[in-house]
Amino acid sequence: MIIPTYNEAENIKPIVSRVRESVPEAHVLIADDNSPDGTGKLADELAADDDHVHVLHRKGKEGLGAAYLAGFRWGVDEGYGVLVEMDADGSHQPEELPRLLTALKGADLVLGSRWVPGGRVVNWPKSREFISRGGSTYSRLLLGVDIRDVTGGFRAFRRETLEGLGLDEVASQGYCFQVDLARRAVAAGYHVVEVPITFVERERGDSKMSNDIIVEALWRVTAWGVGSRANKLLGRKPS
Ligand SMILES: Nc1nc2c(ncn2[C@@H]2O[C@H](COP(=O)(O)OP(=O)(O)OP(=O)(O)O)[C@@H](O)[C@H]2O)c(=O)[nH]1
Ligand SMILES: [Mg+2]
Repeated sequence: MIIPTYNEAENIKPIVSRVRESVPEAHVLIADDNSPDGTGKLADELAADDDHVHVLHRKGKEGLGAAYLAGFRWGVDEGYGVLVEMDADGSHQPEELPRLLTALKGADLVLGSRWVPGGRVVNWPKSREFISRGGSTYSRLLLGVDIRDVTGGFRAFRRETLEGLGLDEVASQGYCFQVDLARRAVAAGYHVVEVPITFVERERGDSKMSNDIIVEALWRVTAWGVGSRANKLLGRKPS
């Protein structure tokens, strides 16, 4: 379980203990970008008490994508067979993790999904739902991927799937990182399954969502969609 953190001091201990309770055999890696609020120190305290908790201290805030890439590299090097993404803020429920892992038995990548039947969001303002649903629909249509929740961040990968995605070329930083990995998985022919989840708005700490993150997602998704259509028209292989 890779949990990226930036200023999650109020959330890190409760979320790690919920993960440990829900799937006791899982190891947790906290990938902290030198949070000014001391999240990294709290993570070290957790790791000191529990041999299933590990910490990756990164030098500064570099975005969600970079933190996950570093976490994936660590996990692959350590030899884990399954790598899971999860937010620290309580939006993803560790109690739903066993369902994702069960689904992974018949899939290469499992996406926790808010927008399939049975999935839902709790305490989200309509504006946030509009951005999220709109982002997924825009990405689905433009990229031609048949995924309802393409921006979600509660996901389980088989190690082999991650190794086949060309992670060295991923430059996405914000939440379009999730779109990038999903489109790569579909393009590589992996079996991607969506499992309904209940997503709960964070109760503590501040969101890192920003206009920059939305703008990055818009321009990258648009560039991928236009690029792949141009390649098709010109009869070129996708890059
Ligand atoms: N290491 C690291 N973690 C980050 C960074 N940005 C966000 N995160 C973490 O990524 C997860 C998702 O970030 P959030 O701020 O919850 O983003 P969000 O879910 O789109 O926004 P909210 O719904 O408002 O919470 C959280 O665990 C954050 O602490 C970053 O630059 N570096
Ligand atoms: Mg969040």
